[in-house]
Amino acid sequence: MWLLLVLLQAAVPPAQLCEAPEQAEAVRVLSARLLGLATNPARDPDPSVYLALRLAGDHDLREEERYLGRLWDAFQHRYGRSLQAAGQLHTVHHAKGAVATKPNTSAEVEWPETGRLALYLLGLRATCPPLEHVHQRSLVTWLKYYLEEDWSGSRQHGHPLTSYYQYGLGVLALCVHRKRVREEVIRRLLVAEHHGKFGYSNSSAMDTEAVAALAFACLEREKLVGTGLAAELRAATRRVRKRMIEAQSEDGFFGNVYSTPWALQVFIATNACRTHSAYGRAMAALLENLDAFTTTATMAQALPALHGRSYLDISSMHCEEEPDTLTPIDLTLPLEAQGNMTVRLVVECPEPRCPQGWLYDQQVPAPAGASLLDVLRAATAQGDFTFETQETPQGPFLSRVLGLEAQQQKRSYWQLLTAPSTSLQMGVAEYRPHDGETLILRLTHW
Ligand code: B12
Repeated sequence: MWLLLVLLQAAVPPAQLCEAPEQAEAVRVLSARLLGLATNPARDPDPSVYLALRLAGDHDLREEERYLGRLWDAFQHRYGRSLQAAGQLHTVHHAKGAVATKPNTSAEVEWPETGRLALYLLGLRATCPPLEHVHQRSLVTWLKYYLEEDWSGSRQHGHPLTSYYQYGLGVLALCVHRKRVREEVIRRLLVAEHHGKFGYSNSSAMDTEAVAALAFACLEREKLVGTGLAAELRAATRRVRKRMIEAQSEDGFFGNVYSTPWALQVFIATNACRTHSAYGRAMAALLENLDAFTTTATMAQALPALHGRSYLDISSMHCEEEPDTLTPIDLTLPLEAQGNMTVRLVVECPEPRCPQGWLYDQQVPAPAGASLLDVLRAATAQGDFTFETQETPQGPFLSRVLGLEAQQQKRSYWQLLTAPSTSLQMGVAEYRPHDGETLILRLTHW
């Protein structure tokens, strides 16, 4: 009898233990909406979307396969070309010794894309049936190379060239592919965790903490490190979880609504979803706020946790148990607001870059319900204002204002705030200001 119980428990995929209770239907609808957005060929394929579809409870297997094909095309095109250049550099590095040194000129090598490639590799690991390793081998090597670049950047500048978030994703993806990484590379993440280096600007570091903790949990689970380091990783994961619980807000979130799903994945991956009441409270808060997830990127990040899954589950997909029952929903909500509004738009650029400080301060009329992006366009039409955005998987990213460009390599960005000084939790295309609101665009360092 006892043996039968143990066997039965082992047969249940662990994910189901952490699944969102009761509101399963609302979660299913969110999955179907994401599928609806994914089937739109006008949108660039995003590995996070594929991961969310693969980690869901039910599936549209044909659409998932089609999406994988689009991802494959996009990434092979990108890495197929530059892999040769990196291959040459790689050989040079290895000839010099095992340690990758940062090339002298930016023309020599592209900026590492640790996070993007990591997500793609996580996606490739989540296919059913599993892909043959031979298809992924060169990409895994490519990712190892990016991670080394990031690591040597972190030795030089005190932080990875990309960010600790991407660095954490890189370690996680290599771990899910059961590829060993050098202890020093892992230690860099451990030290950053220990010294609270994950924050950017004055925002929450929760997303990054969670990604790092998932990487730690994976390394320990997959037994890719020695016992001493494994114990340190276990302790670090526990510390992160403890900090999350301490930081949980009154309304149940870890960080904000968008970082909460990442934090939940840590509880799921460490089998702590049943033992910590904080998990249930955060899940309930998330379920009450599902309408905050309006973009493909935010939906894709929320869904795995809502289905009780973490990115660690990718290495043990239950291919034979996948119900092919999901159908896409195309839901574009109509805008209800009517009339006009006026928003005050302020542009700030602190010294030393701008001795004059305030660069712009104008009232901008726009239709009620317009997005911040629409307000910026209206300001441009009014004259004396210019801006540029860059397309990213999260949506349009404000990159240049009044001719001043935020520089990725100098870690500057245009921060979006509402007066007096609340940082917005959404991008320009998503945020909808209200009449009389003052919006600030501030050139900041992170
Ligand atoms: C690191 C980071 C940043 C860095 C990115 C710089 C860099 N080179 O890494 C900086 C500090 C610049 C940044 C800025 C902002 N961020 Co940010 N950021 C992140 C974080 C922690 C990781 C992103 C990442 O590296 N992803 C991995 C790579 C592989 O994916 P990627 O899509 O290619 O990443 C690029 C874009 O996402 C872009 N980016 C980063 N943040 C944002 C936010 C928006 C709205 C857009 C369109 C693009 C964008 O920069 C990334 C690196 O190039 C995420 C956390 C998360 N859960 O996703 C938050 C996150 C994406 N950011 C968020 C927000 C709100 C912002 C800001 C709007 C904050 C503000 N009030 O100014 C600004 C963007 C303003 C603008 N100019 O348009 C939210 C978005 C929520 C939403 N509703 O979509 C997230 C989810 C954090 C959170 N939990 O609230 N961010």
